[in-house]
Amino acid sequence: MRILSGIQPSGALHLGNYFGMMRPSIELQNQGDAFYFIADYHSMTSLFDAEERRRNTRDVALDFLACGLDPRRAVFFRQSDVPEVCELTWILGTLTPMGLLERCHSFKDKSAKGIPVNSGLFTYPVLMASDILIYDSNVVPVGQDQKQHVEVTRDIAIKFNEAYGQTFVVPEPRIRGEVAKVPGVDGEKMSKSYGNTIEIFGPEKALRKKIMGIKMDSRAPGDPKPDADQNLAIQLLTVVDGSIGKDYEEKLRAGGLGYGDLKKKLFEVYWDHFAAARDRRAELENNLDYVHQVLSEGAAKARAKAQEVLHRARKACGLE
Ligand code: AQP
Repeated sequence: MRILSGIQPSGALHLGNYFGMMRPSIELQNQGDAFYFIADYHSMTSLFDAEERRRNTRDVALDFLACGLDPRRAVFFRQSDVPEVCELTWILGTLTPMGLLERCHSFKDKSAKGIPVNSGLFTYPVLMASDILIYDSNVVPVGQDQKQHVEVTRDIAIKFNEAYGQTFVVPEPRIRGEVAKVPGVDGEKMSKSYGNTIEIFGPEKALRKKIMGIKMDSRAPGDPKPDADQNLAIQLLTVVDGSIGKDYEEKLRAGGLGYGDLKKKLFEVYWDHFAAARDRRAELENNLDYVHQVLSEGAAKARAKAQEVLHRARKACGLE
C-alpha cells in the first residue's frame, strides 16, 4: 500500500495541519510505503516571497521530522525536486473538465473571502492529482477540506484510464472523523490564510496570548452551559486530548468553570503535548545538514518512481 500526502510551506504549521494530516500520516508510516512531501509548487498560489518560501520549506521539514516523521520508514521530499509532476499536470489538465474545477470549495471559499485568486489556485486540484497519481498512491490521509480534491483526482484517473487504457491507480482519501476540521481561534476552519491559527511551534508568550484571547460569551462562571460541546476552547481541548476535553466539557456544562480557567487548561495541555517535539525540533535546528540530506535522499527515491509512472502515462497517451 502506498500512502501519499503533502503539506504546503505557505506559513507556520498549525494544529489543523498536525491533527488533520501530520499525525495520521506519521501513524500510517508504519503500515505501508509512505511518501510525504513539502508542497512548495502549491505554495506559489498564495505566497509571493522567495525568501519566505525557502524559510517555510525548511521549517516544514523541521516541524514534520520533530513531530515524528521517520525518514527510515517514509520517503520525505520537496515537491519541486520532482519536476516530472508538472509535465503530468499538463497531461491530466487536458482531460479535466472546467466544471469539475469550478465546483471545488477551496477555490470558491478563498475567492468568496476576497483572497486574490490566480489561475494556479484554480488548477491546483490538477497539480494535486498529479502529485498523487505519479507515485501510484493508494491512500491519501487528509483533512476534510481536501476530500473533494482527492475525489477530483479519482475522476481524472478514471477518465485517463478510460481514454488511454489502464494507467493510473485510483486512490482513496483517508479522513479521521474527529479531527476532520479543526477550528481556528475564530471558529472557522483553522487555516494559514485565514490568520486564525494556533501554531504547533512558536514562542510561549505569543501562543499563550493567542489562546487566552479566544472570544467567549458573557455568561457568568457559575451558570450551567448546556451547549458546552459547542464551546471553541472545549472543541480544541478535545482535539488535543479527548479525555481531558470530555472531562472539562462536563465541568463547563455543570457550571462553576470560568472561561479563563478553561483557556488556561487548554494552553497547558497543548503546550505539554508538544514538549518532546519542541526539544527534538531544537536539536534538528542545530543539525540542518541532516535535514537537507533527508530531503535529497527522499527526492532521489521519489523521482525514480515518478519517472517510471510518467513514462507509463506518456506511452499510454501517445507522447512516446
Ligand atoms: N483546520 C484543519 N483541520 C483539519 N485538517 C486540516 N488541514 C489543514 N487545515 C486543517 C490539513 O492539513 C494538510 C495540509 O494542508 P495544506 O497546508 O497543504 O493546505 P490547506 O489545507 O489549504 O491548509 P491551510 O492552513 O488552510 O493552508 P492555506 O491557508 O495556505 O491554504 C491537508 O491534508 C489539510 O486537509
